[in-house]
Amino acid sequence: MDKKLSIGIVCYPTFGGSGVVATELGMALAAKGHNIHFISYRHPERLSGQFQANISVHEVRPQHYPLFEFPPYELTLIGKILEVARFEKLDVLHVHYAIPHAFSGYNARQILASEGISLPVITTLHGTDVTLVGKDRSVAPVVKYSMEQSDYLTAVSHFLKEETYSYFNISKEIHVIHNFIDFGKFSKKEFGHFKTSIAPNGEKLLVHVSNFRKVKRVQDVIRSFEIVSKALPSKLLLVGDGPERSKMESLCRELKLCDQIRFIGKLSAVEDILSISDLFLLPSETESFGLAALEAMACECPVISTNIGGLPEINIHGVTGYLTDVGDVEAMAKHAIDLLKNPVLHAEFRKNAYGRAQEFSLDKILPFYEALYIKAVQEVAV
Ligand code: GMT
Repeated sequence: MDKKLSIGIVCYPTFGGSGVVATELGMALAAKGHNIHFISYRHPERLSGQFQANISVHEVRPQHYPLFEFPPYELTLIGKILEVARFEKLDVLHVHYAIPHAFSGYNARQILASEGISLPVITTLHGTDVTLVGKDRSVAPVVKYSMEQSDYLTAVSHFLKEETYSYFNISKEIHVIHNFIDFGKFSKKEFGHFKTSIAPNGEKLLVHVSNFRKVKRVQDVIRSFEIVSKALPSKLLLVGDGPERSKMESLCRELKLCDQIRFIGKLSAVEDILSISDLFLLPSETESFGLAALEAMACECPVISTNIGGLPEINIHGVTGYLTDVGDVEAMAKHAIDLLKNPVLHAEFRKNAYGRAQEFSLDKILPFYEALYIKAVQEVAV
């Protein structure tokens, strides 16, 4: 595509899924020559702090005033979108995570339209904005309305598309654009020395990466690992941080597993850890896509995950890993032991995981977003 666009990307700046996807997307678009304007309440974590000619970050700073127990973030976000759209001449606005971004995007578009400025809004649904938070009765009608008012609506999996239709009963078309992997960043690196320092006696390395929220069921990772560690020499690396972390640390102490489990905390280069890992565990209760699993697979690390949400769209049972029922820690452990004790099968799963991840490579997925931007710009005029 030749036309270079000026694209506003509204996202959360955090390590969590939607922020990562939005940031990686923006960086990839910038690399293709588009002008990218991130609009967020902080500098996005995945964005390296280095200067890139066609990337700018615009921070949203809600007003503090003694009357406001809750500073009005949505209003300030609308104000920031207006400012960026007017002065940077945005062609299109892409908001990630419906709450409250779709609502703010819609309002900004309406205000601009009253000034004769056209700004098409594309909303990407990521998961909990539909499956959890969005379903809350206090916000559901607003979420539904904002989705319907977006010029284009995308979802990161077929599961999420169907879930949105069935819960919100909207008639708007939802385009499924799966999450992607930038193989320039995510691929297995040779870190033999690093692995030896963590597993000096050749222990198998199991890993879990998440934001330690309840839906991630980190306790199932630990309980599965307890069974695995009795069957073969192994270690568990827990990467990330969040509300459940201290409970999980207590659980490790209670189970006397502290010598075998390490809490690493947040990491920007997760691929380093994934490169030395033998198996990734993702026992989530709900997962619209499971980007963390795809990142592991790109680093040739097979995945044992639950069979819910969008996970079966990525992880293939008996090929790239295994799928188990939510909460079935015994099944998770059994599959882990069988796989890790069979080097031939393990090597085959590693290869399959990598091959599957390639189906979601950035160069395959990015054109879908670019095509949507072009369509939106051409079709949506004031
Ligand atoms: O749940 C998270 O870890 C964060 C959440 C978000 O929206 O920030 O992630 C969701 O979006 C990711 C990127 O599209 C998906 O890979 C995750 O599956 C999804 N999380 C859930 O559905 C629980």
